[in-house]
Amino acid sequence: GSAALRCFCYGCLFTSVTWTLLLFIYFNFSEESVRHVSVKGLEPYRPFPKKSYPRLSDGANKGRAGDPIGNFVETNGNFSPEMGMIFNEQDQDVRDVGYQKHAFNMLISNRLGYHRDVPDTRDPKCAKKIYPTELPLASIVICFYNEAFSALLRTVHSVLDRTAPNLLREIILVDDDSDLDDLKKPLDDYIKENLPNKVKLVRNKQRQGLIRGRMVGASHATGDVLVFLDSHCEVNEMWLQPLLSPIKENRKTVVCPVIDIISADTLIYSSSPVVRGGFNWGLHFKWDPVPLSELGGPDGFTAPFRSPTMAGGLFAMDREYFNTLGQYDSGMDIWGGENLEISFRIWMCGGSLLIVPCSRVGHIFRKRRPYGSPGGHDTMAHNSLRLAHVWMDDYKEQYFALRPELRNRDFGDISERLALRNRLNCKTFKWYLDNIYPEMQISGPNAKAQPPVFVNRGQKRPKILQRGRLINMQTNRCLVAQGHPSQKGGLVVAKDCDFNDSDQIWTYNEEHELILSNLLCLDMSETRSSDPPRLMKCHGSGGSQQWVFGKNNRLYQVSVGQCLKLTDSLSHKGYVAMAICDGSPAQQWHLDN
Ligand code: LR7
Ligand code: MN
Repeated sequence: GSAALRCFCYGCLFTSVTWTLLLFIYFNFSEESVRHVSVKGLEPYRPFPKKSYPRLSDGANKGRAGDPIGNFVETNGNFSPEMGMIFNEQDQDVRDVGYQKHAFNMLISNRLGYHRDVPDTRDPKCAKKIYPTELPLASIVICFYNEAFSALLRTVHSVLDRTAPNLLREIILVDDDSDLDDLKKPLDDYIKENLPNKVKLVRNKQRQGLIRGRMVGASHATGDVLVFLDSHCEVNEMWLQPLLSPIKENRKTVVCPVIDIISADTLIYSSSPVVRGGFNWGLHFKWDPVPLSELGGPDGFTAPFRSPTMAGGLFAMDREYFNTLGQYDSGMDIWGGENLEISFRIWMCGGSLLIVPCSRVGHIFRKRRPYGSPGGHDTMAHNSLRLAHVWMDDYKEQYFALRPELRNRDFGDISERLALRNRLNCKTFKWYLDNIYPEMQISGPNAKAQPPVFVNRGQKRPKILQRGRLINMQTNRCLVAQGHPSQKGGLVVAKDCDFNDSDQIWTYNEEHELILSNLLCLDMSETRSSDPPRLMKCHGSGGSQQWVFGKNNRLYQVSVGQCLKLTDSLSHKGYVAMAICDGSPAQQWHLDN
């Protein structure tokens, strides 16, 4: 569903009064207070020793109260999908509040802790590459607003744990005036007590949005290269050298890692396909396959390749070049559009934008943005208008054709950005389309930054592990559709088994999907674990449709952390619901053919 992935609509009423106000806020950089800014040279930081990270099995969950029947599984340090298991009300709260506030599974995020290994998703050839020992120093800039504490700290520690210390000048955290309590004193304390003083924290006194927020971060940086990351990332093995090395060769080269996928529901880190950035005329970013002509050369598929646009959150750029190229448009607010703006600007004004397949960084992709903007403005529309008016020449008509209501919308003063375009002697948008993005076609405005999809995932059917009736062991009844199994959103109930009825047959596949009658997937609403499971279109991305058969014949749902239970074994209605796993007969199921 692309509709669910579209940006929020804030209903934009942008008066010039608020506009002036925001500009005023921006030009008052004295507003932000700076802490931990003293960089005492480059003291070596001892990375957390690999393979000794605190694990779930070492932590609070092992043999914990509320787990009399051994729900917790020894994972031997490996990730288990049962890591989201709910034991009590407190767990339930962490999960539910987490989804509300962050739109990902905070229970699992907290249990993972601040350090973990991630699978090395690089092409094996990458490990054999040799990079210059002398590379520019990196300043990592991480801007955050109301980030989950554990996700933020895992981002920071992943950098410290997997970056050669001699390449890391500093990590600059920019708190964009978050209002979560644990991001205040507890974060100050954690930084003071546990992090090297290469880690600095800057706080905006007023919410600036990620665009001006990054500019604040960059203004404090002292390294040669700025590396921007979102606040819910985990960097992979040898991620930095492959980014720094093309910049060393040419300081007008801007580079992005391949953005691996960290599931919002399970926090599982998985490899992303190698794709490149594009956009549509609605000015939404999208992923495109890489044309064969861009790949190859002596390095084959591991060589950096050109990308028309960047996703926005994860890239590295020479610090001086960032400044001479005009940083960002400070008239852009909160979220959206800046990624296309900087992409167009890089290409049109003499730079180049590459994706580096040997550098991998994971990012938690969520299905909605959990925060709004002050005043509820549609900042994506506002920012897109600015970029269209500054950079797109007559092609902005393509945008207005799709968004006619924006044609006369106020977008503030862009004279400085027009002057910048002039001063840098930038090429036309037509040149950009002809030379950098010749694939551009007319298309609808409905692709948003969603995880890239392996191009042939559609054709590749997951392998079936088992097929049969799903029988509740307390009653020996079969789980079937309450209505017709093709009815989307329909409930499932336990009814008397009918061995002639093929509509009672489930298949269970390697994606952990449970599919009834080859039609729909058993699905749990991601945000409300109190809702009963329903039959929904299979989406193939795990989470709400991921089920695991575990100990005591339980049927565990990964993203809600609970087990399927027959709630009225006595009546003939046969209702089921999710409940804390307790090993009782009402929670025992087997798939039988
Ligand atoms: O007001 C805010 N202040 C902030 O500091 C709003 C957000 N932020 C922070 C936030 O905490 C996060 O660390 O800014 C960062 C990005 O915000 P997200 O994670 O909500 O954005 P996103 O991942 O949904 O959006 C993508 O597009 C954005 C457009 O403005 C930014 O460029 C994001 O950095 C970008 N993320 C990525 O490119 C990661 C890969 C996603 C894809 C495709
Ligand atoms: Mn993000």
